[in-house]
Amino acid sequence: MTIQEFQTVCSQLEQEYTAKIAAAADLNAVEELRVAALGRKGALTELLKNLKDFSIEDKKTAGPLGNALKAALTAALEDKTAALSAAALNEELNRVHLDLTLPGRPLARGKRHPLSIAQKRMTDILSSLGFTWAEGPWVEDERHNFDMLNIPLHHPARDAQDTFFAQTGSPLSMVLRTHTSNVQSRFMEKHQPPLRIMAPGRVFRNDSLDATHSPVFHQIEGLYVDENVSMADLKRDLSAFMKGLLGDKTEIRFRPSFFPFTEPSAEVDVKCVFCGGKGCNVCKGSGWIEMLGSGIVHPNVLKNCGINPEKYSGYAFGMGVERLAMMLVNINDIRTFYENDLRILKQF
Ligand code: 2NL
Repeated sequence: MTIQEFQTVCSQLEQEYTAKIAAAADLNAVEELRVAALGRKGALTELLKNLKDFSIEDKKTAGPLGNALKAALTAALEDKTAALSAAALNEELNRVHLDLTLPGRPLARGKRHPLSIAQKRMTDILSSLGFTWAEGPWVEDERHNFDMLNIPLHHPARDAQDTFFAQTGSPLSMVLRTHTSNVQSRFMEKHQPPLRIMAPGRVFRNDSLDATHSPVFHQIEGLYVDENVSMADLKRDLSAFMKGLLGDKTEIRFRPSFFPFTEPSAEVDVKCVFCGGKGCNVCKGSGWIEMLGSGIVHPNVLKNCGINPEKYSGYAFGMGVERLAMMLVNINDIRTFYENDLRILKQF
């Protein structure tokens, strides 16, 4: 090839490819043209192979011509790419109408479960009365769940009918705790009086599920041990607790009862908050609603937990979270709490 022919081909290629690039319909076509013109086997690469046969003089002419051609085609490709992208964006913007003034979609916000609401109301009041939060294991040895609490070996509560056994056969078999008292027996083992704790948590009883029973439910227990703690302290604090929970006018009464871990023991009723004591279907005509069990901690329990019953005394009480929650939010089937129907949960 002569230098003249080289010059001619250069300008032919420039014309041919600038025309083709200008006519390219889309970005794919532009890419194909880039490969055809500037690629490893492209027209320019092929043309430049002739350089090696040129004289030094001709190379000085041909080199810059080749570079100029490459620059021109590169610029044309870039311009076309930019133009096609801009056109595509414009087309998209014309097609898709975005109204930036529209309000956003509302985010679904989570809520507390009604049982958590009830538990929090109770623990908030107890903490204002000086009780601190304590927790313990769900799977417990019989010693902390029964023995230390003065529940004798052959007490019906220890029967498989009432208790879930996690492991049988070993001398210290494990159970799913049947009350949160295990929290207190563990706490007293480690701490000397004065102590004032609340033990909210999940407990397990071998009951079948019906409108008022569930094998898994929740309890809050309270324990206060110090010198000279008496039934009067219990009544004062439970009265304050119930007034906080159900209103300033709430009245309570004690009824004698029995628990192995307290002596004396008392069942605590509140004057029915629905009928004011006249009798209605909630209090079943009696005017009173049973709310919790309580009593003076049995000296054996203190002794079993390493506290001297000659020096100290205490009171304790326990209540069900579900029962109170059912009353507070007017639910008459305990299963409602565990079905987690969003239409119900959303209401609280
Ligand atoms: C009820 C009755 C009660 C207790 C729980 C307790 C705990 C210790 C010592 C003594 Cl460590 N007592 N707890 C006492 C009386 C009653 O619960 O009906 N609960 C739902």
